[in-house]
Amino acid sequence: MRTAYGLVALGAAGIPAPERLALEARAVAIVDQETGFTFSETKAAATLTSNIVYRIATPANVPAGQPYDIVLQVIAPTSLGWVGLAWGGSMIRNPLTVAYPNGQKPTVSSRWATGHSTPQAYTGATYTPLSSGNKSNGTHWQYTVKCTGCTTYTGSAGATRIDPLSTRRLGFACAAGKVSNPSSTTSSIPVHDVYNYITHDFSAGANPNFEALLQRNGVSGGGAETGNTTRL
Ligand code: HEM
Ligand SMILES: *[C@@H]1O[C@H](CO)[C@@H](O)[C@H](O)[C@H]1NC(C)=O
Ligand SMILES: *[C@@H]1O[C@H](CO)[C@@H](O)[C@H](O)[C@H]1NC(C)=O
Ligand SMILES: CC(=O)N[C@H]1CO[C@H](CO)[C@@H](O)[C@@H]1O
Repeated sequence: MRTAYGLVALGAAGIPAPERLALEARAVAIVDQETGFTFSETKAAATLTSNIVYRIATPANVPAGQPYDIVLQVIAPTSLGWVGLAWGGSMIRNPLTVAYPNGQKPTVSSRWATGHSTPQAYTGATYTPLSSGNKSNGTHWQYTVKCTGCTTYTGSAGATRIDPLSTRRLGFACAAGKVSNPSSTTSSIPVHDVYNYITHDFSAGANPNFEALLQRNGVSGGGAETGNTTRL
């Protein structure tokens, strides 16, 4: 099921007004049948003919100022050797989620860059794979993880918290080149061929039953970190 939020003005013939398309975020809420999560989805152009799909699910009703977990689902074309998401909207001093295909189950690696050079392992964010939603076939590879620490960190702008109701610029990067050791979370990775930015509306991915959905997917809840969300 797709629900297009009313951010893109439709003309009488149902054709989006082009001047608005370029300027406004197009939040799309997707219900993933496999995991049951509602995700806010943004597509990032990896090449002229292929996209990386970034999907983020948040708990609904996160108490003001509290840290919270998210579920990240990424679908990448098989032409890509790694894809990354920069939660602070640039490469340097914010959590970087880097992933690469590794047989049936992609490897997700937590990184942090202090400069425009290979990012190092970052222990401030932890990733827990869900029991479904990670796979690969002839055209795409896909992973689905819970992240603790992706939306709260201390970076170049000091203590930072992504408001779960906000729309934010995130950075992304990808490369066709394969990583040297795909089963290792600390593998070295080749530099990106492409980097750019997406505008992501977190509010379109709110889940009132976040904890219950995590449990359905084999992951125990995040305790206080998910705030007062619905519990089983
Ligand atoms: C493999 C090691 C990496 C190297 C050597 C590297 C190097 C660089 C360099 C030199 C630039 C500046 C390019 C320019 O100014 O024209 C840059 C920019 C950028 N990189 Fe990386 N990078 C690496 C990994 C990553 C990863 C894992 C991400 C994760 C998303 C990332 C995201 C970005 C973004 C968003 C930019 C845009 C400018 C900025 O935000 O600073 N990079 N990178
Ligand atoms: C969670 O809900 C309880 C009961 O309504 C409330 O007392 C508590 O302050 C809430 N916690 C947060 C972090 O908002
Ligand atoms: C391959 O996987 C992607 C991502 O999971 C999915 O969207 C696509 O439909 C799959 N293709 C086939 C032929 O199963
Ligand atoms: C380790 C792990 O999480 N594996 C799961 C990945 O997702 C597939 C289905 O997409 C499950 O069958 C695996 O158990």
